Amino acid sequence: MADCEEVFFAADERCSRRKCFYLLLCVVALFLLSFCWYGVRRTALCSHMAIFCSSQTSTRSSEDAFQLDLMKDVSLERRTDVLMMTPWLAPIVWNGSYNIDILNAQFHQRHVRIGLTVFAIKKYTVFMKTFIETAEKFFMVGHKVNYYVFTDRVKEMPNISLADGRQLVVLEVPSYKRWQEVSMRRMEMIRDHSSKRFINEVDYLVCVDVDIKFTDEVGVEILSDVFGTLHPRYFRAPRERFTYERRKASAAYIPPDEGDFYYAGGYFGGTVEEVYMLTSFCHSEMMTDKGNNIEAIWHDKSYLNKYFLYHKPTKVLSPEYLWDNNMGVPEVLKRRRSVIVPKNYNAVRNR
Ligand code: 4GW
Ligand code: MN
Repeated sequence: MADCEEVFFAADERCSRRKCFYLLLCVVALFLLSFCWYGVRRTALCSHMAIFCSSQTSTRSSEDAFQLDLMKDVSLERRTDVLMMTPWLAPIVWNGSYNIDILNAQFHQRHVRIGLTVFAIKKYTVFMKTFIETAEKFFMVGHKVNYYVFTDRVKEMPNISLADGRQLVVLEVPSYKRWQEVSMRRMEMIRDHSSKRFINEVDYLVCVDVDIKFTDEVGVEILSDVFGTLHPRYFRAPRERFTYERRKASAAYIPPDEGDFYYAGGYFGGTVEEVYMLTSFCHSEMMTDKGNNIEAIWHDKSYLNKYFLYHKPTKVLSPEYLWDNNMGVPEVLKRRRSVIVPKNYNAVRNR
């Protein structure tokens, strides 16, 4: 009996040792398998991210090298001195943030047509010559451009020869007595002409003040569904200093704890459909206020800022696009693409 027990225990011990061996074998096999899988994954990842892996791998395939060359061609300066992206992930267009050759190729492929709207009412016709002459030099060169000039003084329009693919359309409109109204009614007129005319003739609209001159390239990098421009005076200011409308009675009211940027009144745009919606909003809010005998503190600018608060622009232009030389030239401003023309107030205002 004792012998029998011994034989039984010996067999049992052999059996459990074999079990241990197989278990160990399984563990080793699993380890080897996962190691191989990691290797395959890493190689695949590296070939997609050639730029990041190149510094760690001594041998590079020709495909990787090609990707690197491409990256070098489109490489941009890394700017850390300015905000390049809004919190809703819209680009803020600064010099060095885009490659114009790539963008031009994209927009040419789409045969994009651009309308530049400008108002020259009463004495502001004096700004027209410089405006058009400098736009011919710098604004959307090589693309199809229609200048839409709204004026009450058709006869005072300068006769300037334009480059191929560009034309000047003079739109006769009434002038308003109050200068505030002259400025504000632009929204209504852009709205009306957008649905009647612009929608059939252009893809994008750029709506600017006439008292500016172009001093450097402005190209398709500015185009997007709907865009605004940072006001040169406030682009580094904290929110408390933004001169939004602060009276609750006005439709342009913005609460003190809201507001992203302070946008300039004289430089916005987008697709014709989006500009229609923007100008339509601004005009109807102005009319609501008019009915309540109130007018926003900075007129059309206040309503535009209200619009952009709740309809975030898809691109924001840096103050390179609308600079005021009275502010000097800060280090962050690598280019001044259009600047405000100093006004002789006695000559152009109050009549
Ligand atoms: C005060 O007497 C005036 S007149 C203020 C604006 C006036 C005005 C403006 C005008 O008589 N005729 C005119 O065509 N405008 C248009 O509105 C013009 O396109 C101008 O660029 C835009 C906004 O006026 P602004 O450039 O004088 O406004 P700020 O000083 O805010 O840029
Ligand atoms: Mn202006």
